[in-house]
Amino acid sequence: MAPQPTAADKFSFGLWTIGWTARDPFGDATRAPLDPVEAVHKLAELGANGITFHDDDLIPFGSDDAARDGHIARFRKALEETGVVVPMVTTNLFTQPVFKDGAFTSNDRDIRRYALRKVMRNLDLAAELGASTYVFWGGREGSESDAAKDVRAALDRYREGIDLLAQYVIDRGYGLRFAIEPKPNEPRGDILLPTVGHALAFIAGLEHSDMVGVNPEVGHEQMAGLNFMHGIAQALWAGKLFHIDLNGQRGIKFDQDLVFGHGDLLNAFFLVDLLENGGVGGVPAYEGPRHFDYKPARTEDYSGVWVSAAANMSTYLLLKERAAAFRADPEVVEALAAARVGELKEPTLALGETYTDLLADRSAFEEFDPVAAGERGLHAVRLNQLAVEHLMGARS
Ligand code: GLT
Ligand code: MN
Ligand code: MN
Repeated sequence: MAPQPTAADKFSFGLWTIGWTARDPFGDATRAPLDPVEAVHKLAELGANGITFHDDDLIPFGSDDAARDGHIARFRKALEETGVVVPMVTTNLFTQPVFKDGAFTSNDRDIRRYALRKVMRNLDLAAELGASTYVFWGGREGSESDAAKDVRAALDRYREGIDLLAQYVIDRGYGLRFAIEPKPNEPRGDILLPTVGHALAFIAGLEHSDMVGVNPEVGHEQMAGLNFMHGIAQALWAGKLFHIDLNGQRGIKFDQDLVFGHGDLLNAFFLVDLLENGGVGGVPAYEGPRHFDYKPARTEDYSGVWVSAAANMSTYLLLKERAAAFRADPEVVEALAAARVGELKEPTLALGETYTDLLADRSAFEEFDPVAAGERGLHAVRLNQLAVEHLMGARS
């Protein structure tokens, strides 16, 4: 039996995910548009507690003020009726032709100014709806021609944009935190801030770096051949995991946005283990929303869309169950000790010890036997197999 999600699980979905009409570069939409009000009700029924959106997902681009107010009022009513919350909001800075060369980093200065205004207007709405995180996915911030984009100037403009918007949020007292979402490519040939590591380095140079973190997406790191769980661990280590986009991806290819777990399942297992059990003393290492950013397959009708939405949540909960069983298994505890995993937490030098003391310690070098130490096995494969056995339900 698949476990049933509840609001306490903090599962959220982008309006653009379940509402994707499945138009792709080769084919037309296979589904009719989804009314955001219906999306809220359906997600509530399935056990999700959050919905997120781009400005243009909720308010069609070009709507006048009266139409805009109407869309917001209907949506608000649905939220009130269901108790669904809006933990995160973001801006569409990629669909309209005006953003074809980027938004904050467009070569065209007027477009950069317009992009900032578009975000500021939507920050007001995000605050009004009680969001705590604002995501920046710069899908069009990049290039196809290395001659056509001055990358250093683009990074200056990116920083200028984020700094200005952070100041705006501070001055208005909105209490929002920013989360930058990396992606290596698609739709641009090369996107700026392509990985979690690039984004973290960029964030360190911002004026209000304390209020800016990352929103890593499973598939985006895996498109670059990277280990997603490692990226998340580094974001946590830096205190910068402000939000997360969960989905599935099978290897280095176009952005598949599969259901969570429908790509690299073993990495998903270790990811959930990290999120749920990776805090000090085995508590969760991340307390924010478990946000699914996937695309229901183009082959599906709406019944299939809702099956796939539920699949994200039940896969997460199943992995959480398996990870708890893995951690509680005495054989795993013993295998972790055999692999000396805990020993890595011990600082390499003792408290108060200096490099002078290290130089004086003959056991560290002169009397150390590197050959014998090099012969010792790590027993890591055994641990991996124990994880696989738990994952497959072969152990309880
Ligand atoms: C877009 C992208 C996602 C981002 C969204 C936020 S939009 O669908 O593919 O990964 O998270 O802008
Ligand atoms: Mn994606
Ligand atoms: Mn995403």
